[in-house]
Amino acid sequence: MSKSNTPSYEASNIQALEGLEAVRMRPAMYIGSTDSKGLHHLVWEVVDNSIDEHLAGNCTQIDLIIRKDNSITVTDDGRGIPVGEHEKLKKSALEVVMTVLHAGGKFDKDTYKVSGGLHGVGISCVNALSDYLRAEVHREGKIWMQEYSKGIPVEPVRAIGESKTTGTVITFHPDESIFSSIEFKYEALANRLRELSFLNMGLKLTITDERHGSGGEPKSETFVSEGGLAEFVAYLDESRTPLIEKPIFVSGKEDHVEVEVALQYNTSYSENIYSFVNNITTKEGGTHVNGFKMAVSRLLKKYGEDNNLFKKVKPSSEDFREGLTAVVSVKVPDPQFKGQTKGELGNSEVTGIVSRCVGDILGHYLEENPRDAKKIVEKVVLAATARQAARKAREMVQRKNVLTGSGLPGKLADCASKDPAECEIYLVEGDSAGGTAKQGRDRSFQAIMPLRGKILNVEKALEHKIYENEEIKNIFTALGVSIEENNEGERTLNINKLRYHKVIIMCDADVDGSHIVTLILTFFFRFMRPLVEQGFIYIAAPPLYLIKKGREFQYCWTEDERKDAVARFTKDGKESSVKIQRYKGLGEMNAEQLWETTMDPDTRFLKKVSIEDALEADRIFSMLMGDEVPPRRAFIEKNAKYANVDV
Ligand code: 0RA
Repeated sequence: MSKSNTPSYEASNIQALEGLEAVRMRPAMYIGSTDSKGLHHLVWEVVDNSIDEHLAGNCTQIDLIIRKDNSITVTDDGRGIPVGEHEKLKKSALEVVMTVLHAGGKFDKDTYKVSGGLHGVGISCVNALSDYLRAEVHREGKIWMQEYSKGIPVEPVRAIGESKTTGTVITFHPDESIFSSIEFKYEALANRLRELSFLNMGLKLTITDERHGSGGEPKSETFVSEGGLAEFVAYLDESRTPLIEKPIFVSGKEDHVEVEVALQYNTSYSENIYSFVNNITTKEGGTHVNGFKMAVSRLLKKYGEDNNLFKKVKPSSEDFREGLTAVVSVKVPDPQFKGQTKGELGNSEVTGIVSRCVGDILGHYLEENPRDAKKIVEKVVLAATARQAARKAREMVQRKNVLTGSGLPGKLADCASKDPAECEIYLVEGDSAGGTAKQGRDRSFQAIMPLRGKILNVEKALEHKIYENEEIKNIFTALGVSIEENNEGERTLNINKLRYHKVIIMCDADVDGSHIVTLILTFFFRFMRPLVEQGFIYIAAPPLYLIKKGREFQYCWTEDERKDAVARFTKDGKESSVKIQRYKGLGEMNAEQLWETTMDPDTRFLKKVSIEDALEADRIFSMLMGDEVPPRRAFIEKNAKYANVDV
């Protein structure tokens, strides 16, 4: 090898520095964003590397610790990052992996590479975006260690002790000058670890939060699943009533593509398919989900026809999936991700592979379990019948709207602007708060629609009943969206004529109010999911307190703010003159107060509703609304101590 092909230590350093500088200059290009989502991405980048070790058969446990200062430690018992000298760069492979952009791929890791989405950008990105990182490797009988600041090594890799085990320990502290907040969310981290435990049968994952805990012990949970995807489906359906005793499990392999599927039918009317490629969620589905759906339709259709069960109905492909909960997980060597958020699998060969695997096993299952087969197909027939009734009800509603001119609900106080991008609609709990909001709003771009009482319990109601419900019809017509059905009987939400780009739910800041928010969100989640996915749904945050002293006053949204305000107002010692007003309902504010605290775009707090964790949202919805009482009670009891309980 000629000398010029061998960069000197200094040259490789410059290369690494330039790479890491690029990451620090444009972090969003590497980790998606610098908000909370991007922050959490750092953790997944490290954990994904440990998961790769598990997929390669070398790792059985991964431990995650959130430190008091929001540092994160991820420990695994994998092979450990190699520490030997990198041939070309003439320094420890550990340093190369930690400091050279995309160096991970240079070592043949012999596992599924995750080439799409934001995963797999490399642990060096985490390093670049941390003001402190410490890598510890147990390998070849020793403990090796190197520390970094903003991606730059503080000193060369060195051995700091002996070790009989192998593995990697990464501790990093995110750079506060890069992220809008470095506060890690326990639930977000725990939920993903739980998911990973289902997706990787037998792998043990633990999470420990040193910031919180009780009795001197930090908060901690362990996730390990012996049942894998079947257990995952059972977990998702915890609060629903299953149709058959156990989930149906499918596993197979073809052309280096591994397929695992678990499915269960329940007595509800909703379809929930969660899909993964190489352990990463594909929120928009893709070829693997298409293959799965094809197989389900094909097999159930054949079974129904062979047994003469479709006498009066012609089920659509959606009817075959009513009440279906499934997890579709594939491992693909070279996945191609498509779509706006890269959440859709594109590899066309996967469709046929999944369809054949699922078809084979589901076909046998139906033949061998005729009682289960009959239960499922009877449910399909019911779905098809209900869909016909729902279509009639919808058509009635739509015809009526044409007859009444504008078609807009009488209760809607519309805004002047007709440009959806600048228009907002407030869905307000109760007629009286609705009245106040009407007086307080800026009519030019804010519309108000009061919702009376509790809207229909959408989890329990039959679909055609939902379209007959006055409040729900009003929401459809006010928003300008409609459900359309194609010749295959597939329904989509048409949002081309959406009239407002902000749909804001405004309820009292008490327990009843938060139940109504959940109820309305359930409705959006089930029937207008694209509006949630595309970020059109918001929740208004009315203040909890008004603190007054003489002519001075301050609104407070949290307990901490209240304490601060009271402290500030009582500095001169005249405590008695400070008045604390607890706002329980919107009705306690006048129009001006409601405007300045909750509706004025310059001062209000709006929470954008995301389906970041559609999975968890769905579970909570059905838990609070469904008819299985025990999980609901458990949920309420578990959350009671955190809830804002009114006394
Ligand atoms: C490069 C090559 C090998 C393993 C790893 C990196 C590795 C990275 C991380 C990050 C966290 N935990 C990790 N564990 C391993 C292959 C090692 C070999 O062939 O022995």
